[in-house]
Parts: sequence; C-alpha cells; structure tokens
Amino acid sequence: MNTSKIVLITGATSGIGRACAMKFASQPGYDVIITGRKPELLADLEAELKKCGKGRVTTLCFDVRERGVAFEAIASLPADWAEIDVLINNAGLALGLEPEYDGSYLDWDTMIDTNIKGLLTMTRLVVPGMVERNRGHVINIGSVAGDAAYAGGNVYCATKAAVKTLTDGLRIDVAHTAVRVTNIKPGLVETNFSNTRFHGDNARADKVYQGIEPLTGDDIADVALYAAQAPAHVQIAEVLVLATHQASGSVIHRNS
Ligand code: NDP
Ligand code: 8X3
Repeated sequence: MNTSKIVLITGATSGIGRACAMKFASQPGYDVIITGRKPELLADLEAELKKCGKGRVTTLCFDVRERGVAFEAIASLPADWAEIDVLINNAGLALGLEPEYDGSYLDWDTMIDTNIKGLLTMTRLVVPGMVERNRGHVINIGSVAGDAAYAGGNVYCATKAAVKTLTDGLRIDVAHTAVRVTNIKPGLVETNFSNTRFHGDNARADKVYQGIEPLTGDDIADVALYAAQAPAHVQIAEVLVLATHQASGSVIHRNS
C-alpha cells in the first residue's frame, strides 16, 4: 500500500511553484502532481523530477482561470492520484505598476481571475475530498503585498489581501476537521514575477532585485515543506517571509 502524501502544485512551471515541486519531490513520502499551462515546461520538469525525485510524479495541464477545464483535469485523476493531501495554490501574477486611476482593465481582470478566482476554483475542487477524508493541507501563496498597499500595487495588493481573507475564511470553515490551512506571504523573491509584471521588460525587472539579496523560490519552498511536515496538531496559519533589508512591501534598504 502506498502511504505517500499526494501534493498538487499550481503554477509549477516557474519560480516558487517549480521550487516547491523540486523540494517535495526530493523528500521521501511525497508524490507530486505538477500543474501549469505550458505542456513543454511541464514535460521537462516531470522528466527532471523522475530523474532525481523520490516518489511518483504526474502532470495536469490547465489554466486555473478555466473552471471547466480545471474541473475535468481534477476529475481525470486515476484513483491512486485522486486523494490529494496537500494543495499548494501558487499560480498567480502581478501585471503593471500603474496608479490605480490609470491601470489596464485587462491586467486587472487577469490578476483577479488568476489570483482570486483561480485559487478559489482549486480550493472548491480539492477541499471537499479533504473534508470527507478528514485530512489534508491547503497552502496558499499570498504575499507581503496583501498586508498593505504600495505605490502602483493597488489591484495586485488587493488580490493578495483577498488571498489572506480567503485563507482565514477556509481555516474557519474546516476547523471541525483535521484539515490545515496556511498562508505563506513572501516578500521579494527573484523569479519570473517581475518579468511578467513589466510585460517582458527584463531590464526593468532586473532593477527590482538590485542592491539587495532577494529570496529564492527555494527559500519559500522550505517554508511550505516545514508547514506540511509540522506535527499533525500544529497548524502553521500564516508566515511572512522577507528578504533581509526588506522591512515591508515598500521599505527596502538597497546597498546602491
Ligand atoms: P513566476 O512568474 O516565476 O511563476 C508564476 C507561475 O504561475 C508560473 O508557473 C505561471 O505559469 C503560473 N500561472 C500564472 N497564471 C496562471 C494561470 N492562469 N493558470 C495556471 N498557471 C498560471 O512567479 P512566482 O513564482 O514569483 O509567483 C508564484 C506565486 O508567488 C504568485 O502567486 C505570486 O503572486 C506569489 N508571490 C511572488 C513573489 C515574488 O516576489 N516573486 C512574492 C510574493 C508572492 P505561466 O508561465 O504559464 O504564466
Ligand atoms: C510579490 C512581492 O512586494 O513585489 O508579491 O508585491 S511584491
């Protein structure tokens, strides 16, 4: 009988999600479902995890904004993959840094549809099974951006504030079960995040991480693993992880 825990990670094709996939797969006792919307990157990561990981690996290709496709993807899991123990709601993005009165409607919709509605869809699809089995763990990737707005952060910050509220709400709603719910709130993590935010302006993205040693995806994956491996009676509810020399979303001391 397979006693490994099944971990499903959204947005596993890059950054924090990829690091979580590598981290959990490198530990004994975890089978990993990597999900994303880029089939080639999923296939590359699957091959890598199969080479150096300890447990089983499988992939699901879907966009978290497409509710019907997400439903079909989860419903397609064979019985020996269907009982998800750990859901890492990581897929998300920031788009733009314009003042709120000058932002792009399209960017707003994409952030809200991904960071809030996508996370909710995955929660709605996976958590009923956890409640029924009376076991499971939801790890949402929030952000320091959800604690307070910063200049130009407006809608992105609001989506991450929503992640905090939805995480807290879920924790209340499953409190009668052994399901645990965690919000990890990273500060500056050097990933593809800023390249996406600035619509491919990589020089501008690089500046975000200048003069400070940023966090890495692996640093955040360490926290996710810690939360998942905590004893069953310990619920890591919320963790704010900042780079040293970062004090908040808007206070960053740079050495140049
Ligand atoms: P990356 O851009 O490196 O990774 C984001 C991942 O999310 C990619 O795999 C991306 O896939 C996926 N994704 C985006 N939209 C969708 C979608 N609609 N459906 C499925 N997958 C999607 O950035 P990070 O790793 O930094 O970001 C991961 C999470 O961490 C996000 O929620 C972000 O808000 C949060 N975060 C990041 C911080 C940072 O400083 N980097 C700090 C705090 C929080 P694709 O390539 O297909 O777009
Ligand atoms: C990502 C961190 O401060 O760039 O959520 O918004 S920040």
